[in-house]
This record gives sequence, structure tokens and C-alpha cells, in this order.
Amino acid sequence: MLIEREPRYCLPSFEVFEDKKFFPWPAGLNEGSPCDLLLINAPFRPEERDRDYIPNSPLGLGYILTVASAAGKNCGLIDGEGLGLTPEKVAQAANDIQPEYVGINLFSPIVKTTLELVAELRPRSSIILGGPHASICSEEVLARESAVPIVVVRGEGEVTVKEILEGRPVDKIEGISYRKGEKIIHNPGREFIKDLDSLPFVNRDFFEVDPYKRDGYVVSSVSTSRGCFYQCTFCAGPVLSGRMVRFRSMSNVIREIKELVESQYAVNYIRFTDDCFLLGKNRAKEFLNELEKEDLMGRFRWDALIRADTILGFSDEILKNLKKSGVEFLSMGIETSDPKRLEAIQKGITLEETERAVERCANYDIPVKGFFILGFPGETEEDMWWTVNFALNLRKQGMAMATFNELRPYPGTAIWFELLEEGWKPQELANYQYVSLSLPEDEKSVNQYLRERGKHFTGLRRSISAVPPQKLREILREAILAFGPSGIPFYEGRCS
Ligand code: B12
Ligand code: SF4
Repeated sequence: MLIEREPRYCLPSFEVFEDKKFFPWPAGLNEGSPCDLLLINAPFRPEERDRDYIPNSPLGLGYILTVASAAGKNCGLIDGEGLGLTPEKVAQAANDIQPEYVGINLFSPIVKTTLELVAELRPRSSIILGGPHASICSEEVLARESAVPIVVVRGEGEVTVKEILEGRPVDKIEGISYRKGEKIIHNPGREFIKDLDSLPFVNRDFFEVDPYKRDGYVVSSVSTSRGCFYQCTFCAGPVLSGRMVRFRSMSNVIREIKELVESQYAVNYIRFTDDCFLLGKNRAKEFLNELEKEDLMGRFRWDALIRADTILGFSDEILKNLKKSGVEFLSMGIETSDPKRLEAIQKGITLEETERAVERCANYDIPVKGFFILGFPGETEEDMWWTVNFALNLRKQGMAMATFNELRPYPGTAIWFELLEEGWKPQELANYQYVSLSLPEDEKSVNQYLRERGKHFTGLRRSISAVPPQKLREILREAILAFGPSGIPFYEGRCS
């Protein structure tokens, strides 16, 4: 099927602040005393790449480092992903520092590359693994041989890592798994942090690429809540957060934003990283009231991921004021155009609701970016084109941007369990490859754009849908090109 293409292809690029260029010295680490904890944000790909991808700082790692340093520990971060470093470079820099503990985040689609990096790490004491894949697959991760002792942190890391660094006996630390001889021990889980306001604001000295500069913007990331009430069957969010949401108080959030806006870096763009922004009764009103109260209305631009039904719950007044507050765009998980599939994945949003939400945003001149997934179990080529066409129709109704991803069934999600029941083996569902979406004959700009997307693209080797992997990627490629980057900054895809 042939679809009309957007003619514009622009590549993003970002700059770091001069005084934030630390690598190979880890960001935030004090010279002159030994390193207690070095954290690594895993690089996505095995090869080096340019700084042409717009990063989001690893806020979770930032929180852990901020809490550990407040407890008197000397710590630092190597942002392998943000800086586009190779795993070899990261391992070498980490080993040169000789940290007591070295920790790294594990994500399922890049776990192979990351565990190869882990095998090269030589801290003085132990390696700490954390993040989504480590939390869900601790048994599998610890089953591997390792030259250095490994502690797996399941769930939130702030308190657990602090206790590890303070030398608490391992059998007394909640939320960790480790090896004892031939046995793998899973200590009882740790409760989620109830009061997020009790956490300090993330110390940005730990980030080389936050704030960063792009297109006249000075950009930082902020998280205002943790978790999600919903249970979309393809999403690991609820698996990690226990299907509940904890909110920071809005006054606490706005104080952090104010500090960033008034900092030496003069931040003027905030990327909210919440699973679902402004979820919950009155959250939007509080956001707007606090902005007004702190004289921040319109003083920075922002974007966030939001549900279509959240938008439908807003009054006209709220939408008007969100526009006034500086929203650059809102991202929405639309996923698919098949009503039955939408029900099966438990999105809890109908197509009609999505259309109304897009239209309401368009009425207030708020650009919407739709996220779509292709490759659900049983999905045919025709189904996929319906989704692409639905996206193109939404564009006519005002949707400004769209990104398309292929389904990645993450461990612990309902889709992952469904596939196991159908006879898939866990190893097959973890068998990812780096995918290139560009073709040799593409004109230069198109190729550049597709290569850019491809830098963060992985896919399973075997097809889950009714369409072979190669065909699925052809459709993805066409769908991505049909929209192209819109010229609006920060278009990169979601992590579905
Ligand atoms: C914002 C976000 C991003 C941002 C920022 C990521 C980052 N590095 O922080 C961007 C867009 C860059 C991103 C990228 C990716 N993401 Co993402 N992302 C999220 C999202 C929506 C929120 C994460 C967040 O900020 N949470 C709030 C902070 C405060 O908490 P946190 O990050 O979870 O960290 C806490 C704990 O997890 C733990 N922890 C985390 N890391 C570590 C490491 C150690 C050593 C320890 C001890 C503890 C620990 O302690 C932290 C503090 O409590 C989640 C959804 C979710 N609910 O988790 C998906 C999610 C984590 N992402 C996911 C994925 C797959 C990816 C990518 C691999 C996508 C891809 N391109 O293929 C990349 C990874 C690249 C990388 N190395 O960063 C999946 C992970 C599923 C899985 N099983 O792996 C999730 C769950 C979304 C989903 N589809 O289900 N992501
Ligand atoms: S896709 Fe969004 S709404 Fe659905 S469970 Fe994940 S975070 Fe929640």
C-alpha cells in the first residue's frame, strides 16, 4: 500500500553545558576520595553514536545517587546512553575509577548487550543490578556465572542501595536477591516509598545531559508521580508499580521546577516522565494553581504522556489554561485501530474517545503525538494498515505527530504470559536483534531519519503477529515515514 509522505526530515541534535562535560570522569563524583558507588545508564547499542539523539536523563538513577550522597557517600554516574558511548568505553571508565560498588540498569530489549558489559565490570566489592528487567527477572539474571558478586535490587532503589552502602547484612535488606553458594536467595520485597515528597530533589550534578540545550531550549526531566492505575496487557509499568499511583504533592513538584527555572542553567523546558501525567482528580487544577501562585505560568515549555480519557475529563477552562501554561505537546498511547484488540489489551479507551480527545486538544491548539503499536499477536498485514490509516485520519482531525513501534512483550506482562501459554519459550521472547529501518536506495535525509530511529530500535527475531518480521518492519518504515519528524522538537518514540 502506498501512502503519502511528509516532505520534511530534520534531525535533532543537542548540546551539553561546557561545565557538565565530565566523561570519562563520572558526573557528580568528588575527586580525592574513593568512589563508594558508581551508577551506569546502560548504552542502548554496542556501537558508538553521535550526540544526535535527544536523551531523557535517567531520573531513577539520579534519585538513588542523590539519596546516597546525602548519606555521605561519594558517588557518580556514567550516562552511557545519553552520551552515546560504547559498552567497552563505559566498562573501561568504570574500572579505572575502582568503585566500591558499581550499579547498572537492566532493560529487557537490551539486556544481552548490558549483561556483556556487566561481565567486564570489576568493582572492589559488588555489582548492583536494578531497573525493570532486574526487578522482574532476578532469578534468571543471578543464574549466570559472574566473576564478581552480584546483588539484584528489585523495585525502587533509593533505600535499598543506601542500606547496601551502609554495610547492612544482606539477609537483613528487603528487596534484594543474591547468590549464596549454589543457591539464589530472594529476600522479602520492600514496600514502595509511600511519601514521594520525602525524597530530595534530584541533584542534577549527577547528569551530564540534564539540563541540556536544544533549539534554544534548556531541557530537564521531572517525575511528578510513580505508577499507573491501568493494566494495559503489553505494558510493564503496572507490573513494576503494583497498579497503584503515588503522587508528589503539586507544591513539591512546582518547587523543583522553580529551582530548575531559576538555576544557573535557566531551564525553560520540562519533560515530564510520568506514565500518565495529571492523572487523578483535580491534579490538573492543582498544577495550574501552583504555576499561577509561583509566577511560573508560561515561563517554561513542557510535554508529557497523558491518557485520552484524562483529557476528556478536563473542562474547557483547564485546556485553555494548559495551553497558556506552556504545553508544547501531549503524547497519547493510542496503540491500535481495532476496537476488539483495544479491548483485549485492556486499554480502557475507545477509538471514539481518542478522536474526541485529539479534537479537543486541536481546538485549544495543543499538538498531540500519538503512539501506535504494530505486531500484536494474530495481527495481520491488513490490520496494521488499518492502524496506519487511522493515524493518518487522526492527523486530519488535528493530531500533529505519530510514532509507531513494534510490540515487545516484556517479562511479567499479560501478553508475555499469554505467549508462554501458546508455547513460546522465555528465551525466544528475549531474543532481540537491532533493527535497521533504512534501505540503501533511500534519499539521504530519509535515510538519516530512519537511521536515527533505528539507533533505538530492537525487535524480536521471530514474529508474534501473522506477519513475518521483515514485512512488519517494512510497514513500520512506511508508517514512520508517512509522518516523519514534524519539526516540533522531541519527537522520539516511547518505550513500548
Ligand atoms: C521515562 C521512561 C524512559 C525515558 C528515560 C529512561 C531512563 N533511563 O530513566 C526514555 C524515553 C529515555 C526511556 C528509554 C527506554 N525505556 Co523507558 N520508560 C520510562 C518510564 C515511562 C518511566 C521511568 C521513570 O522515569 N520512572 C521514575 C523513576 C524515578 O524511577 P525508575 O526509572 O523506575 O527507577 C527506579 C527503580 O526502577 C530502580 N532502578 C532503576 N534503575 C536502577 C538501577 C540500579 C542499579 C538500581 C539499584 C535500581 C534501579 O530505582 C529507581 C529509583 O527508585 C517507564 C515506565 C515505568 N513505569 O517504569 C518506561 C520503561 C522503564 N522503559 C522501558 C524500556 C523498554 C525502555 C527502552 C529500552 C526502550 C527502547 N528504546 O527500546 C529505553 C532504555 C534506554 C536507556 N538505557 O535509558 C520499559 C522497560 C520494560 C523492561 N522490562 O525492560 C518501561 C517499563 C516501559 C514499558 N513499555 O513497559 N524510558
Ligand atoms: S500503557 Fe500507559 S495507561 Fe497503560 S498500563 Fe502502561 S502506563 Fe498505564
